[in-house]
Amino acid sequence: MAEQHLSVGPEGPSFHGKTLEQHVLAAQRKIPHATGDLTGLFSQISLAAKIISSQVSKAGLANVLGYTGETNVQGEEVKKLDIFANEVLVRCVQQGGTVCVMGSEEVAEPIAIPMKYPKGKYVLQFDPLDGSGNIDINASIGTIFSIHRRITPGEGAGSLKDCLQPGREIVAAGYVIYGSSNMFVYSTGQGVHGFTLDPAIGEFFLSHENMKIPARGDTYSVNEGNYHKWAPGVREWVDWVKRSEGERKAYRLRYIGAMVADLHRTLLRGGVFAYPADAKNESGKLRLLYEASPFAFLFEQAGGVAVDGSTQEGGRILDIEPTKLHQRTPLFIGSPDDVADVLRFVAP
Ligand code: AHM
Ligand code: MG
Repeated sequence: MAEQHLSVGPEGPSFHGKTLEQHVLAAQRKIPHATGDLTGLFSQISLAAKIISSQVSKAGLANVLGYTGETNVQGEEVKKLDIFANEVLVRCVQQGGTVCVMGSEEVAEPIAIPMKYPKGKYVLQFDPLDGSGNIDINASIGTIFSIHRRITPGEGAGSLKDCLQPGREIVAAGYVIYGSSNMFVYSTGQGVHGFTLDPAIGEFFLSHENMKIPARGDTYSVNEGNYHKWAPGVREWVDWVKRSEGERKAYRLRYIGAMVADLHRTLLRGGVFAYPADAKNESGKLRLLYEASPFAFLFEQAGGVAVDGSTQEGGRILDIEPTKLHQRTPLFIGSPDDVADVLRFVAP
């Protein structure tokens, strides 16, 4: 007769599955000499993501409850959500001793760690609230981040040099999407994994393990309002992709105007997202260090491709050597077969 376990406490697999922290920790355990700092940094980022997500879900109450505008009911000045998200990330991370410098879309210069906190070996760069134009219409927005190892010597403050590293040196990257559910998607170079926030428990639980992008999709995603400002090759690609020809069906167009949402869909369903250069934005619109590079890292990990269209081979985003913190880049990213199609039209 099987032995009966009458002891207290759960036995066997937890019914909720693995949390984000458990997953990162398990991956780090496989790396010899890992100190736990990266796991610590992930805990700090995920705490920030939960705070931002809770605030984003109340954004619609803004005018009703006086949460935004000049002052709130306590007479305190209330910050715009993107400034709030930036401060949450900075505060959650700076005291943890895991990073030596940070870079943010919201801050012109690299963000120093205050004297009173220890400095760590990592460099965190982020767009705290991407697609913030979507807040007022209750559409999806997100947070994007990348993590590099510091390259300046010593254990003191990091500098701009630490921020200006190509994407191929990324140690980890990820995004959080605040959508119909909230998800945290990350990679440390061992596949791409997605976690869904259970708001009742306040934890991200593994829901999408080892995400892979389909080799080809049926959707293109681009701001076609810029059509007349594009180079001829980009216009020819868009004309071609939305035309049915023989066996090939016209692609559908999907574009919400927040790259986290557009790229989350592209990662899951396949297809291609583009933000090309145009007559107004000669280097494209999206920022290399905290928008294009982290997504390029994630997409390559998932079997996708990310290029700027500058060479016959494509111009790999992860190989661009940055020279400025807020540098912009054209971006074509998605399923390998779809990006190859784009390059037939746009590559020089
Ligand atoms: P933001 O970081 O200021 O929110 O801007 C970036 C966003 C991307 O998320 C999105 O893909 C793009 O800008 C949309 O731009 P446009 O309105 O020109 O199509
Ligand atoms: Mg952005």
